[in-house]
Amino acid sequence: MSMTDVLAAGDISKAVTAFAAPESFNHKKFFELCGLKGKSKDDMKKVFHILDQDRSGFIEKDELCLILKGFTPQGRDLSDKETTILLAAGDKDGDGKIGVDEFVTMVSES
Ligand SMILES: [Ca+2]
Repeated sequence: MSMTDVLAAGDISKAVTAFAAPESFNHKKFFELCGLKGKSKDDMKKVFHILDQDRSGFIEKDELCLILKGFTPQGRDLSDKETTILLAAGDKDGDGKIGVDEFVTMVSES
């Protein structure tokens, strides 16, 4: 399973390029631009499992920092600040990591 099984390579590239500048990441716009927002829950879950690199069942902070790289190797790392903001947006139960349902909610409401 890779990102391009779920999303169009051109949309991924467009979304990652849009936030190439440091500290510019906006997850709402990102999920919209890459086309994930309009996908089914199943597709969102597929993307979650790709981003959960250690297969722990959660996207932890160190994986969130690499979220753009999870979409394409050309993606940059998020800064500490961007990662913290993203974690706060997705971590509804406050356990410091994002579960699959939290991820689906974050993408859907974005
Ligand atoms: Ca994980």
